Amino acid sequence: MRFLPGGAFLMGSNRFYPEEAPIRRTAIDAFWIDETPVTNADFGAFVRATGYLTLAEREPDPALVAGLPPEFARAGSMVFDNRNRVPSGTGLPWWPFRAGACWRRPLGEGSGIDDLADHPVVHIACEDAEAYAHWAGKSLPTEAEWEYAARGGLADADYAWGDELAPGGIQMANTWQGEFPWTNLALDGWERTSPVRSYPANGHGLYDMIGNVWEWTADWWHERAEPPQARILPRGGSREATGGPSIRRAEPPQARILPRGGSREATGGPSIRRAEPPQARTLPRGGSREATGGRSEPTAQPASQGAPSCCAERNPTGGSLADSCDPALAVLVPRRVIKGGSHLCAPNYCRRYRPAARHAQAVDTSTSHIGFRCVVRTAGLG
Ligand SMILES: [Ca+2]
Repeated sequence: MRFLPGGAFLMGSNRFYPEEAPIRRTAIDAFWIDETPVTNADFGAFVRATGYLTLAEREPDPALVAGLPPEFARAGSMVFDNRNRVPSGTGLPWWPFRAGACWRRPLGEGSGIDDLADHPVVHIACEDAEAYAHWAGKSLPTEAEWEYAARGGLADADYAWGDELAPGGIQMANTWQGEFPWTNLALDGWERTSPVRSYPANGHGLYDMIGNVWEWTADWWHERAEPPQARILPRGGSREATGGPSIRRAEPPQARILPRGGSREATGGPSIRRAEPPQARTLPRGGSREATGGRSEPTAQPASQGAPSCCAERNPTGGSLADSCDPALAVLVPRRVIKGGSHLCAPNYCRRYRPAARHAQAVDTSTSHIGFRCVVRTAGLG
């Protein structure tokens, strides 16, 4: 783990998706954070010690959901697969539910992790991540802690390493090069997950904060409204304020609903597993500097800028469980904030390979591109 001293930093971004704005001054206490996402080897040690069974490995209880289709009444998880271009049901064709898929079998029956010991563990639902963290004497990071860590000491930089996605053509993280979801050029060497530490550490000595796998946080999802005037606009300003194009748009839910037990304790009633791939909901619409012709400059200002101002949020912990649910769905499932993007984030589809980026993820849905890392707090949040 790495010790981060905490302090004040600029959280969020006004240059990409509306849920990241406004940029604001945030202060957090010191904490320790894992250098890498939890790997298959790490998670295997936990399972051997405890006999823990992840949500994806448990057979759903048909009694919890009336009319459960037999194809979904099996243990399994969501596996990215772009070979099928025909949607089945209401979901995206490249996110099928695959029976048998779990952390031990990341591609489903017949697959394994013999060669993936140092890859991030995937097919982890929120409760699985929390169970591991509890066993390890750790916690999931808050969104603020995670973002502070990912920024690596750079103030308001777009990426964890500066303002260029691939400076000098060098790939700095495991993302998607090519036209998502059909053409994966794998210029970074990996079509799916990659071994942790395959790319340079950020300024805090942390690996894989960006790309590879999304990471669970402790925060309940909450939308952020972008007010007419942001409190802090150190570089540019909001698009509305500057007259540029807005990327705000209505986002019809594209969730594929999979009948599934889970989240009973969290919601006070039965829920269904809901597959909402993090990159499924928002397509970039102008708004980025590349798209609008704006310039991109490296930033090397220290993130910690002395004592927080009077208006800085301190140790923010996200929204409420009830408000985290997607009201457009018939069955409400709490959602957490996930951070960092994954190997499926591509410039043409989902530019969430950035510290400020965030996405809502249903707590009972696991996928082949979501993992986690842990923190230990030295004071305060506990
Ligand atoms: Ca890749």
